[in-house]
Amino acid sequence: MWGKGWRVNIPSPFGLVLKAVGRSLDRQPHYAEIHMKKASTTEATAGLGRRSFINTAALAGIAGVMGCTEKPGAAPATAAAPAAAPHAGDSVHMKPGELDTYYGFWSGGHNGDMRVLGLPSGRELHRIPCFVPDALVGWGVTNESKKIMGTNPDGRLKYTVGDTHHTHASYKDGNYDGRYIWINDKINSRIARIRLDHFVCDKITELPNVQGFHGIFPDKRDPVDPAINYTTRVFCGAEFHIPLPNDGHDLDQPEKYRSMFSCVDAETMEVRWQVLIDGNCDLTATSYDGKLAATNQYNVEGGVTYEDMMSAERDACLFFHVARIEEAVKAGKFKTYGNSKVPVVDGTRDANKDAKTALTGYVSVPKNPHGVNASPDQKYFICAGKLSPTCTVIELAKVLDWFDGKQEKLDDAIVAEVEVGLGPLHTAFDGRGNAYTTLFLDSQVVKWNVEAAIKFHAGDKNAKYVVDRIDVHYQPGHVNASHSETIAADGKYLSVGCKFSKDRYLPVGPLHAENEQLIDISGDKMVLLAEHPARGEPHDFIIMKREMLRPKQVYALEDFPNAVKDPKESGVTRNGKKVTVKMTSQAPAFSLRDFKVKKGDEVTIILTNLDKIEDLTHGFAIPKHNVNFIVNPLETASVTFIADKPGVYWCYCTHFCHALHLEMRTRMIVEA
Ligand code: K7E
Ligand code: CUA
Ligand code: CA
Repeated sequence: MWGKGWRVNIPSPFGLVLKAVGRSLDRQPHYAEIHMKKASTTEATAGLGRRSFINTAALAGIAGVMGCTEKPGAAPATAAAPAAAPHAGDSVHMKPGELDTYYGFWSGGHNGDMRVLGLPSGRELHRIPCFVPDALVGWGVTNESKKIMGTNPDGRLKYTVGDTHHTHASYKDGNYDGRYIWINDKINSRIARIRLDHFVCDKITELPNVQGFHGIFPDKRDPVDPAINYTTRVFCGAEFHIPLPNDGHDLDQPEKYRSMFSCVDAETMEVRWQVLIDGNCDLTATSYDGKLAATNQYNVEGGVTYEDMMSAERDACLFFHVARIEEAVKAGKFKTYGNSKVPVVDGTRDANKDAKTALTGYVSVPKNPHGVNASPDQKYFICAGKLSPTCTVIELAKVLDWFDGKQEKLDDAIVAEVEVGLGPLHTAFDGRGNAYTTLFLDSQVVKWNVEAAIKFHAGDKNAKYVVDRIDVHYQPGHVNASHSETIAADGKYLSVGCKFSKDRYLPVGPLHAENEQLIDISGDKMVLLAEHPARGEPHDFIIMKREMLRPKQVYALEDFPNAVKDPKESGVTRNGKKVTVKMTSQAPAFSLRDFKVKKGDEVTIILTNLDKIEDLTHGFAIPKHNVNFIVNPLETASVTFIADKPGVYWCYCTHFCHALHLEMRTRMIVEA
């Protein structure tokens, strides 16, 4: 039991905190309860006959393996009625050629990209590069991708590292609309947008005035205009506080450091406004009515060491009144910092004491919370306690009452604060009133009923809010369920991102794979269905029904202003030392069989793939010039480089396209 042992061995800060947990909190005995439950499960299993054991095992995840020899989608022939109940997991193992029913969008962590999975199979279908160069597609190599990523005046990429954490998609009427998905880069405080028609990143914005941009969430409708029932803003929370502006002053005066909450326009991707705050921003959530955004704060202390950051008993969930902030910006009640022109309004505690005019409100939550998640019934935000074994349920109607002056104490919006287990990090929902919270230290997911927790908190000690627990392997962080973040939460699949895989896979040296597990949540009990290794370091993800998306598999020539629309346009044109080479590709040939440039030329190659059938991608690599990229059907891409070495260079197609793929080449002749 590595998972459990780890908890015992773990040094401070967790060890310290664990001794302190549970004080003055609503408690439901869970330790004794879990251990008793485990013992009785073992006994029960030991006493079963073979047939019923198989049924039990099927429920515990062996069903999929059996399904490989039987017809997938059908219950194993040996299964009796109870095991044959239609579990979502019956189809985890896809027949060859069978398509998944859900898309999963996964943050790639410090790979800096986004992973696209098919679910329930867990097969990785694609990686969408955003913040870091990608060798397969030539992201960071082509001029088009470099422009999106951002370059220095010398044309080189501004950044080549990234750290993606959170990913969320655009909304309409409270559900996904399949337009966009956003992802953050914590290292350089950038937000990337991915177009879901082509599954490519089309814009990246670097946030001014902040460091450690972590939480991200799109709004779900406009707070004022009822006609705008779709996403127009994306909120971004910055974790680290810094001197403002961060230009070398106040270096050693942490009490002057501040953090900000930013609003980015969903269409233009420009930063609309920022809010100066006390404390930091961890994760972010938005309400379904568009009126409220919030961020959890683990560092209200404004500490610069972890000891400082956990000194207070309670931190906060910080609410933003979106409409009032935008009124304040309109009324000119803002400042700007440094070179940034973005209006910054004051959301600090001191400036927002009067609820009726407040832009922000700080709800207190137990120390060092982590995730904050909006329930699909649109009523609550749930804060996971991390260092506290609790989840805090905040009723949004009451937060609005406080802003309207109808409720005296903001903390009265807390309708439950219940113990769920050790190390709660993130919460997902099934659309049936249940929440699923990862317990990092317990290596479990706990299923609990939100309304029952509210009753328990109100004094009904008979209200059993913990419904089920399941062991996961190991130390889970993010969790999400199919459509969990929408009003269409369907309660089918729950995925868990486990931070440690330990002994689950063949050893491959010191760096372990992470472990992603899939759980069936369609029944009363959670059932572990499958797992797969993931290259580090996945964080957040969302799971979307496949019908939400209609990706295009062939571009249109018009998508690219520089397209070479006809092979006849191919050729070399010179403007001083600048040379442009226009070319097309049609399997198995490039339109130019060779092209000549001179040593020292700045060469731009524009390549349009005129093959217009699906799945016919070509590559273009130039030896010794650090060039390789692909062009998908009817895509145009360009590269610019200095031809600094005389000689012959065979440019060749790197992407298998045709029986004569190896023959698909052209000669770049660089004259001395
Ligand atoms: Cu990994 Cu969402 Cu950055 Cu929690 S955060 S685990
Ligand atoms: Cu074109 Cu391979
Ligand atoms: Ca703290």
